[in-house]
Amino acid sequence: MEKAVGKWRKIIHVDMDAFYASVEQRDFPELKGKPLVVGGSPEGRGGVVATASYEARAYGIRSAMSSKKAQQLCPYAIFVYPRFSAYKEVSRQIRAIFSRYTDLIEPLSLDEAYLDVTEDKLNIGSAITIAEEIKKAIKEELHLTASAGVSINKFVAKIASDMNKPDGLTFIGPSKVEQFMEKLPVEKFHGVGKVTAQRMKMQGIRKGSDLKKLSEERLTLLFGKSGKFFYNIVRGIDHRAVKPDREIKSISSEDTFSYDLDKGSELYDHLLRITQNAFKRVNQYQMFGRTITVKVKFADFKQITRSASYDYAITDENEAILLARTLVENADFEGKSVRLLGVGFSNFHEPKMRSRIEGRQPTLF
Ligand code: DCP
Ligand code: MG
Repeated sequence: MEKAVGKWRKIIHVDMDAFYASVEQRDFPELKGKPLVVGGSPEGRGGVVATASYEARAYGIRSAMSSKKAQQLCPYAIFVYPRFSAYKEVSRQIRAIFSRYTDLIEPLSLDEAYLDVTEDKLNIGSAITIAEEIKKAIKEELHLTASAGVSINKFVAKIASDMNKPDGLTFIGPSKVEQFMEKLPVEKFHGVGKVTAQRMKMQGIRKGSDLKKLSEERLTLLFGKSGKFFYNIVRGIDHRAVKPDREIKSISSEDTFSYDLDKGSELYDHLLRITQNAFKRVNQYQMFGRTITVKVKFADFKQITRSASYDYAITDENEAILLARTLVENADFEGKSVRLLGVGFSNFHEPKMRSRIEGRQPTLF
């Protein structure tokens, strides 16, 4: 069990509910109570759902689904384009509310952040009370709802914030953390993608308690660097600090394969999935890079990176997919098979393209 020097840390994770959709419903009251999809048009090629109102989620509509599928699930759903400048403004406003309580704020995307309130500016002392006050301020001042998780570390606070959405507040106290981690399914663990989760299940590892039975050495052997993280986290240990004003220099995603892959269609399927994962985060942060980098680690643990830079920001997912593929195609693997693939974006640049859809009224399709 984690022990900070003499006492527990107090960490809050705040995440806005159905963020883009709630802002649209707030600003355009005729959308309130309706199944609403924010994203691309179902008629347009490549239109995807950025998010959906809770009314639309009742029909099974989810983020990253194609807009076409969303329309099939709920033919009466209303589709609107995102208004990123409005979401950025709300993001600034919620951060201003957080900063009444602490300066240790680490934003993860426009709609979520970690706060360390071990010492709070107003000497409130209780992290639960602070979370309640933050939720109240967001409701009264911004007319939006947020969910919060309160615990002794980042990992548990983040999972907790998702447990009672929307408008939830979940506290996992120090004495409950280890028990909580034991029950947690492996796919909820940070850094565990679909491939790793599948690989764990094949070994009979389904939840925290299964991971806890394995030694640190065994976990490192199976999962590399993440192995040590898993070893600690199932014991409630996560010393990662809340880092204020972290300047994001790159956004990336990577995955280790359960077996080594040669250059071929399976490798490109993984590359596609990893690029989509990275781009999902690019969209969440609304930070578009001019440089794309692929990282390839081989079976002999040697690693190469290949990158390409442009004089414009990469704002189109399909373009990113094509660029990543070209980089891999042109890289010389010297006949070696691949253990890990990663795709990252850097060299950020305000998107120009987006202004086309900024600030306009919701468009009904
Ligand atoms: N987003 C996106 N594409 C995704 C996922 C999210 O563009 N694949 C955007 C839209 C969301 C915002 O990021 O509103 C925040 O993401 P969340 O995962 O926090 O989702 P929501 O806030 O919409 O819903 P929830 O209530 O589940 O947090
Ligand atoms: Mg959210």
